[in-house]
Amino acid sequence: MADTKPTYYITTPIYYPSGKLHIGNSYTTIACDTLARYKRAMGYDVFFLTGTDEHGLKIEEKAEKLHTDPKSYVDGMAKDIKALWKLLEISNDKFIRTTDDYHEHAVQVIFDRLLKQGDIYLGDYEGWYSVDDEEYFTETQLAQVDRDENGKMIGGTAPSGHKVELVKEQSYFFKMSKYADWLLNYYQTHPNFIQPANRMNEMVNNFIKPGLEDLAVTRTSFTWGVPVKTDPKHVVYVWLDALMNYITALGYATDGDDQLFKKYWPANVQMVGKEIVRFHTIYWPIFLHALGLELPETVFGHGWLLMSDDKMSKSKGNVIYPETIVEHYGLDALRYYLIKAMPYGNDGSFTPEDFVAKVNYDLANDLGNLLNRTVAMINKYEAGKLPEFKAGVTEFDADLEQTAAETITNYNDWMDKLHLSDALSEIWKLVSRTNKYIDETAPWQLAKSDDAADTEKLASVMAHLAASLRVIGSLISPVMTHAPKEIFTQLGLDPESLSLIDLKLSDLPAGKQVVAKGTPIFPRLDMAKEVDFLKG
Ligand code: ME8
Repeated sequence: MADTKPTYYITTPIYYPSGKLHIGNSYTTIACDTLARYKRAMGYDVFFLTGTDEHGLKIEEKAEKLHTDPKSYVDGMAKDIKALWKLLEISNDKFIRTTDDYHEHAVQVIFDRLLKQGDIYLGDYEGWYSVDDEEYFTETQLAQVDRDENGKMIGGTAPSGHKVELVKEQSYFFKMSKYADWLLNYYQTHPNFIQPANRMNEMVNNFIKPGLEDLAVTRTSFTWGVPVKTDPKHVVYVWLDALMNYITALGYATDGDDQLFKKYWPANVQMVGKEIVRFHTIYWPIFLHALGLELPETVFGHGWLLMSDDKMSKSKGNVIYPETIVEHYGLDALRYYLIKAMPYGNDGSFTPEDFVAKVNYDLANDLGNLLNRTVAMINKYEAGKLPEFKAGVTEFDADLEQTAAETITNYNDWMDKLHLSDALSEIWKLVSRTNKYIDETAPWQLAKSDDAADTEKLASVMAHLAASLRVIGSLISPVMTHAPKEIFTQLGLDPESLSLIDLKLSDLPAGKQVVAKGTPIFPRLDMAKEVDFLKG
């Protein structure tokens, strides 16, 4: 039978290997991984791409500082980044490096095509450039302008806080201005293209309405980049080079096999941090349109993960590395925390107190104890065997059944709308409801009775608890990669049977043997000790 699964293509930004990646970059990658795992579990044919953005002045300068050549430097960094994604169990289907031969070749082909069709022309550039952001700025876009005593501009600061320098050189330009009206119209006719929607207004008001300027797309003052085929003293601007990764990774313009491109393009979700929404919703769609290609369905710009209130940065010394968290608290704690801490479209913050509290309350108490109590009671009251699930036996069953059904529906809805944190909150409503159900049904009382009706009720309560944990374990599986397997195994269920398709509370296989003694899936943490440790 032909493969008729619907496809789903999701991408992370490709990160600069200019320093060790921190939990900010890990957030985007884990968020995309969550969506990729969710869609796979819903029966989609998923392609999940991540990678590294290895050219440009920033990398050249970094390598120079370390007295090495850029290629050796990025080779080492790319290896570390791949190792990090392995540690975080990122399920990407491909890792692209912009120094890969096929990508460099494709960038040359694409540049040449745009040049030949008249979208790129040669001119002179004079303006302000931030190396850290690899971004050009007009005077009015800067956060601060520095002037000499005669009022002449001599420098300035970009909104990111990085200094800009004057660039004056011959450059090829891309005719952005030609496409401004087309882009505005595209936004209007495709309201889901930029999410959250308020970021669209920001693009329109701050960048497009004031007049979209042609973009300098080559540099001549350094060499670490893809040379223009017809004029090799120019290297392609790092952002034009980098954005193309999303299509070259699928084989577009590579002279190789482009089956993946035909199958997966256009992307469904391209996730980026808010500071690079501009590149992905102005330049990227215009490049694609000029190439006659379709645009991604959605570019999603998430907020920043702040350290308390501050943007995480190495110079501020407030960086937390994912390796530390995984080593001390396990991968699930990191993945859960990051997805939970970042509200839809807004900034989120990492605080040691909040991290320890979430691990203790949400994971160890609410979820971990629920599993422990359930396994212990099934051993005690049902000889360790999962009873058959029957709906509506006790007076409390209907409410739990309804909450489970609502949780599943709402969770799917939140996931499809990219509200990952809300999807987790939805699951925890069921966790709380199930804990409350234990108090309401008081199984220890039912166990004292010799009445056959009470014995039946007790079996039903145990079945409902196990069924609810099966649903919870399934729903958290895109986010957490260990706990769901533990939950299934402790309940005697096959972890391989875990699926999100048509998930129902009532689908509990009866007669399975739970483990004789459960083990806590999340150990409780000592708040004072761990906060001290995390504050380093
Ligand atoms: O911009 N909170 O790469 P980059 C949340 N190479 N997300 C964060 C974060 C934080 N504190 N810090 C970083 C580049 N990120 C270009 C991209 S794509 C064609 C080229 C995440 O290494 C977030 O996704 O500076 C942000 O957009 C990205 O890392 C920036 O990574």
